[in-house]
Amino acid sequence: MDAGPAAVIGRQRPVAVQQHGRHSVMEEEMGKHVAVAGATGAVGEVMRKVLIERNFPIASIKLLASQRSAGKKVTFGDDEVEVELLRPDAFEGVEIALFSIPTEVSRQIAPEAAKRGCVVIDNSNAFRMDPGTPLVVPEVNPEKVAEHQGIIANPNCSTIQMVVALKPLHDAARIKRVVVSTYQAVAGAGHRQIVELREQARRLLAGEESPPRYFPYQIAFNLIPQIDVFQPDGYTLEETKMVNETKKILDPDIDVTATCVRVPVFYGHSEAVNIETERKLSAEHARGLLADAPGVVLLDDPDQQRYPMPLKAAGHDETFVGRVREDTTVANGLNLWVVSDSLRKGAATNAVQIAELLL
Ligand code: 3JN
Repeated sequence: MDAGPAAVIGRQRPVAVQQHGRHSVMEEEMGKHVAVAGATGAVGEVMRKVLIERNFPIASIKLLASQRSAGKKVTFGDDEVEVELLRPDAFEGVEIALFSIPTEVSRQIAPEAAKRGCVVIDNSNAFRMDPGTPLVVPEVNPEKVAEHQGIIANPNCSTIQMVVALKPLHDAARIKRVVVSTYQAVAGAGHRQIVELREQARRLLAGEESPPRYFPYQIAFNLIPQIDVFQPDGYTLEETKMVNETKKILDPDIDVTATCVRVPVFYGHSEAVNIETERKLSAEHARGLLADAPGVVLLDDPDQQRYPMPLKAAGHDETFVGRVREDTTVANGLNLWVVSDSLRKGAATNAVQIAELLL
């Protein structure tokens, strides 16, 4: 079967040469043959945007999706690109592929793409806990990228923003235990769920009925303490992912317990994080560390009522941290409030940053 033509992106993006000074102009001009699998989904759409915004050096782009979206035209920067059917042959000649497709589809297609010489950056749960697959957050464990055997896993969105914030604190004082409660926006669940919140809120305010469709219960004017399926131990899969992935990325000796809650917010996941450290870390010291940490914006000024909020974090790539204060109920405890855009740092931006590490 013919793999189909990739859209050749005519315009070069010389800014990339300036941004990544370590590459020769020749290399940058060549660019990479890139694919986005799941290009029409909520994350895939942001992946397309972030590749352009960050001037990722692209020689050709293939936008891939299921039968339902194949044939559609979608934007890639100033270009209109036809979406092709996601199938193993589509990866012939592709060097880097960003995947945001259902776990089961990733499990089948990612090894096929890797077999064809493509490096897959996979946003699903399929390979995250596989010992041979690096699970990478560039601000935390960039060195792991070098260990890949064709697939690199992008962590869960709630994990990513938490470990970005915890990394400087762990380096300074060794975190022993984390208790996290999440307040997760509907965008984390997908396009249809964004529409469900919008339509449900509108209908209920108009006095009409609006039964749930994609969420298990009404999400407008409500909270749902279930994200993903329940496990036999009573935790949800989202909570289990946060525990296991944090250990794999940051430190297997850290104890983590999580409660993940869906909230009627469109974009931006928030987290109340309580940590216990081996060594004492004052709130002031922690603020200094966070202010200097890569990928973190410290927004912590109670006198001015300045703290992170999902409305402010939406559309940004950074992880915003505030409400830093000592937890006086334990020897070395700190409380933090961590907010980030789950479609960006929690998914697309982290994936593109991993791709940048491959250059
Ligand atoms: O609902 C959220 O806010 C995050 C959703 C994550 C998610 C949803 C379906 C499948 C994931 C994920 O990234 O952990 C997956 C998956 O792992 O494949």
